[in-house]
Amino acid sequence: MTAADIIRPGDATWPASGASGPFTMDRDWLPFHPAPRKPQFAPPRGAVDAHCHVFGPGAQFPYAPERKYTPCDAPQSKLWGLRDYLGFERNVIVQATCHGADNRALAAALRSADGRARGVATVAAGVSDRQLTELDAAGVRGVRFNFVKRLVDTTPREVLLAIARRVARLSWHVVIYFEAAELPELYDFFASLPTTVVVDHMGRPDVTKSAEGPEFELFVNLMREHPNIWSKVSCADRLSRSGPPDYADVVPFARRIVASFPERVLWGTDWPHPNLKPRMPDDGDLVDFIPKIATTAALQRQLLVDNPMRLYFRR
Ligand code: 0GY
Repeated sequence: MTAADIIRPGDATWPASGASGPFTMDRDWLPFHPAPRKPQFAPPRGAVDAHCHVFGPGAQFPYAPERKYTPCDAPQSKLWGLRDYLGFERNVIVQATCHGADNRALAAALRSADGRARGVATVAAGVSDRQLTELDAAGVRGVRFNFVKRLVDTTPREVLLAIARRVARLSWHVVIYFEAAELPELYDFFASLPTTVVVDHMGRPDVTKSAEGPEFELFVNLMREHPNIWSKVSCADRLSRSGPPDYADVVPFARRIVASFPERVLWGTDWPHPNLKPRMPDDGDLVDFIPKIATTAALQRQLLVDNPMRLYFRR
């Protein structure tokens, strides 16, 4: 991909235009922000957006038959444009459930990123060693296990454990996505995983409860007891009830995790924000959230540069 192929916010073709090919985006789908503002916070040099997705385009990379939603196309050309516009240098692209275990859109994006992107794939039990090696060559460094019931059908834990053991040999890690209410049930399983484990969005706490209360304490305990468990302090927009631009109710949760485990936290935009209702965030607001939760330049550097570089870009 050349600079001319990158589509930035402000370009005429930046706003979303629906799904392509044989696909029509869901009637109630909210496309990504049509004109995000420039953030005031300037990320440090080398900053990594460590949680984002590509969708399609459907005409080239079909959405999976088993998907629970049909999004608007959100192709790599726009992701690179957002990266540059917000002041980031690298991306970690996480396979979204609308593509199931078909990682072609992800792998194509990684291959055309000039080494500036790594990926987290979704694989089925029957994945071959050769497919894993190809994904590794494309830049995949982990697999995602999704436990959010509205997004996926359940996969038995022994199947997931077998996948985790196989990808451990490639030095990959496991990304887990679940909601806080499910943690008591899943705690021991997560603790048994043989790899580094990265939790999406702080395990989706209910932020109407206290950041010092028993529900979030259980999550903090999981990280405290298991030094292989990391957390993304992302998705303020998804978790917040008080809303933009400050997402004030999420601050105590994210700040606590960053302060307690500064060497095991990651941050990402979550662009193009799948299934978010009732409104799309302005990505500029999300970047300006960072200094509220990582309150010193040293913490910001760990969160945005040192930690993601160590986990994703060592090779
Ligand atoms: C996210 C959120 C969501 C969706 C997916 O893979 C996906 O489809 O991750 C969600 O709907 O909560 O964090 O990316």
